[in-house]
Amino acid sequence: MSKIALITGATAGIGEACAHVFAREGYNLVLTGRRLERLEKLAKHLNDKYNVEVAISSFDVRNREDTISNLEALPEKWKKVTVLVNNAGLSQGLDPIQKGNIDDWETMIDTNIKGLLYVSRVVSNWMIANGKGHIINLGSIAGKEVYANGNVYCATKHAVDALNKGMRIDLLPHGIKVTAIHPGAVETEFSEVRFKGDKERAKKVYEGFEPLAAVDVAETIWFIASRPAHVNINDMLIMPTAQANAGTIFRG
Ligand code: NDP
Ligand code: 8X3
Repeated sequence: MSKIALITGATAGIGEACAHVFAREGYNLVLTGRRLERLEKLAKHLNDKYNVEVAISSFDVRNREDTISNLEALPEKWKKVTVLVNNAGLSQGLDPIQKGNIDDWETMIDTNIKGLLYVSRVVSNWMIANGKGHIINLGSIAGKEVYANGNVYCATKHAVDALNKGMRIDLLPHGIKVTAIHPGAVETEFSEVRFKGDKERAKKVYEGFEPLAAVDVAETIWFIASRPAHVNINDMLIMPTAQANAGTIFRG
């Protein structure tokens, strides 16, 4: 198999949209996430629609042993990953630092930083062995700016920004491209997860303007992945037209 994309967090939102776009472009896929039934349904749909092969692997990226052993258990042919989309991530809560829920902090740090590191540690070695690859990290506008009550989520995405730069330096001699994409507001399950299932509060985040859709980000990730071999997009900010920066959204 010549073209394989491994997408973490493919059960919803941006990751799921990336799975559709990469399948449409003829990529075979390794899809991961915790919700196995969603992975199974998506794999069948993409196989039927695009005639691509899809492997699924269900694990929690916070669990170091599970993450490493599930990835290493993939059959050898799947380890020829050409594109890794490090997408699995989340926000929990939106509270001032002095009132923050410490469990939420640990969930965000363990998922957005440590989970991304565990996956990258395994897959970067596959790419080195294959002599090529492209790692695309999901940062955020929250990795470029800090907004009120965003404290720990913003810190995790600033860490992704730093890791993205570090990975690019370390993997340079191996010919591996490293890119970060930093979206503004994208309407996915993100806010429902942030507000722990409060759909009304989540809906309000996107009221009065047109946010990005997951597919807008996925198509841009495809643009990044489909540049010629000598071209790398290091870093990209992508915003809804109605959003100027983290804290300024024009709600008409
Ligand atoms: P969604 O909530 O829609 O999707 C998040 C995905 O991450 C799901 O597939 C989920 O799968 C997976 N995930 C979360 N926690 C874990 C875990 N512990 N182990 C494995 N998989 C996990 O959100 P988005 O699509 O919006 O978010 C995707 C990425 O984009 C995140 O990194 C987010 O921070 C970033 N982002 C989002 C923006 C937005 O406005 N929506 C803007 C900027 C960046 P499952 O629950 O099945 O495990
Ligand atoms: C998600 C976008 O502005 O909620 O990363 O942090 S924001």
